[in-house]
Amino acid sequence: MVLISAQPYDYQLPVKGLGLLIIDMQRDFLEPGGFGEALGNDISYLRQIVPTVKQLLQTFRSLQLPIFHTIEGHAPDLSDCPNSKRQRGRGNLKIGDVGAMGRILVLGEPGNAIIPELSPASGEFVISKPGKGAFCRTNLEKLLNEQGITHLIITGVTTEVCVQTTMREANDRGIECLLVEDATASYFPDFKQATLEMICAQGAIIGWTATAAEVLEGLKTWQAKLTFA
Ligand code: C5J
Repeated sequence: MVLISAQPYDYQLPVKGLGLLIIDMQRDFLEPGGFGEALGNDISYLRQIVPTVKQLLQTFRSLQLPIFHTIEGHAPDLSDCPNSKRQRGRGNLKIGDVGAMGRILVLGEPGNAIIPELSPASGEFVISKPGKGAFCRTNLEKLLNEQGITHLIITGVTTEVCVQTTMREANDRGIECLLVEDATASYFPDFKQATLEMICAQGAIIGWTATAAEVLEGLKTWQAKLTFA
């Protein structure tokens, strides 16, 4: 049995069925002129996690484990964007308006792409989603089932919005989820901290949290065990 030292107690790695989920590491959230900044947020908090997410991505690639990237975005005609979502925020740029990186939060626009440092490689799954939760109106559940995924290591932005919503959706589907503390970020550090605490409260009611170093250490042991099994 291989364990990751985690909160609120150790997380057990499965022999098979482990995947990495990277949520919405898009230019629209991390770079100037995107959706995040249009809503009045300080985007600098989000960039800080890029090297850590990249390290996890490279590790999962080297272990040849399935990797899932999500992108929050809408069809160019905005037919999948509820008016309620479009009207929120009261910033000067709304979803679908033309910003510095193309149309805000519209699929295929330069700003909607995943940041170059974390660009998906061939064979990795990219799921575009119109909502905050990655299971809402997407084929993610089907993909996870097809890949035999029972355990997800979760990273990405923003902690209390798309990341937490998705982790709750995955948990309700019976997936054992671990959120990597230093590979997730919010525009609001207090919200991030509160989210980490509420996820693992009540004996891991939504799942586990651990640092990237703890996850990487667990994966090293996991790989060694499999190699010598
Ligand atoms: C937001 C997200 N914050 N990816 N999206 O609108 O969390």
